[in-house]
Amino acid sequence: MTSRRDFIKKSAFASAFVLGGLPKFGKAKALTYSTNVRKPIVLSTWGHGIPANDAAWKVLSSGGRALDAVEQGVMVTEADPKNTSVGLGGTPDRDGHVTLDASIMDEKGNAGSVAFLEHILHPISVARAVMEKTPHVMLVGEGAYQFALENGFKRSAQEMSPEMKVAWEKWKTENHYQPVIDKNNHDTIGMVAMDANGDVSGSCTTSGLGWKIRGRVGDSPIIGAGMYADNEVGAACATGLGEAVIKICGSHLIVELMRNGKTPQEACEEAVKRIAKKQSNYKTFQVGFLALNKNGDIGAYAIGKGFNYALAVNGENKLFDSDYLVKE
Ligand code: SD4
Repeated sequence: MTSRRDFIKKSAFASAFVLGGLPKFGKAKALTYSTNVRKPIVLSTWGHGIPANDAAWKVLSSGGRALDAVEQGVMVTEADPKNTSVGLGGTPDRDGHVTLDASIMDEKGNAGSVAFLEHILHPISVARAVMEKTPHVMLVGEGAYQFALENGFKRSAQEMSPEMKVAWEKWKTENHYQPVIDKNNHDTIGMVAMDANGDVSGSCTTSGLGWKIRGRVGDSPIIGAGMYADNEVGAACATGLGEAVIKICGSHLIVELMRNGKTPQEACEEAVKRIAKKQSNYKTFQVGFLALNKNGDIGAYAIGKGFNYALAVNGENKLFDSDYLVKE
């Protein structure tokens, strides 16, 4: 018969064995840190990432905080009236309203976002104010607008451009008021950066899917979908069909994959493959991911051809084509 003492001894031995045995059987590759970290560094989606990175670089190269860099960087894109996928120049919903989504995260894991926000030039700054001035993470619609006004943001006088009005009229006649999912309806700016201190932050801002149903919110303001930053690991952001990104919690997935030892490139590829595995219509739309880890290694991957990204590091800011899954 096993005495109580023997039992305790055996259990202790068993737990020691299990604990000691874990590395042998289930060891995840540890997150390794380089001694030669590439920083500061900033990475953002699409060609509009070049001027956005320039603004972010001004902050980073003078020793500024990654959080300020990712805010000021994407503000350039938001303020461009010719950009039809970010800010008030964006493509409207099917009822003719431009509604904006944005999110931001800092190196302490704080997060703020706004969704379905109208008439405000810089939704990213409202998202930052939500993060810094409220106990909440996300404000939407009329409430987000009211909060913005209360915090010194002004209603913009910017109206839909005459060209956009023509495009909207055309869309209404051609598409019978039905939202369209295709490979071209994208171009959000997502930005991730690491400052000279080694701190990581992320931002994302968009007018969302063009001609969407009124009230539709995409991935960009959803923390963990359109963007995620964790100062222990790195950051990721997304562009493309928000519904597809939300369904796999894309940016959070990438950060967790990096935490478990994947390189940023491997993590982006796995996230795209997850969409392909779970969403059978994946060839009909585009999604692109960017990732940055604490070593200053980066990753980029998309479903289809055409995704590009801007990388600023060592004082150079250049556009690169991303690799992609569907090669046909
Ligand atoms: C969204 N991810 O709202 C965004 C789409 C995009 O310009 O990239 N828009 O789904």
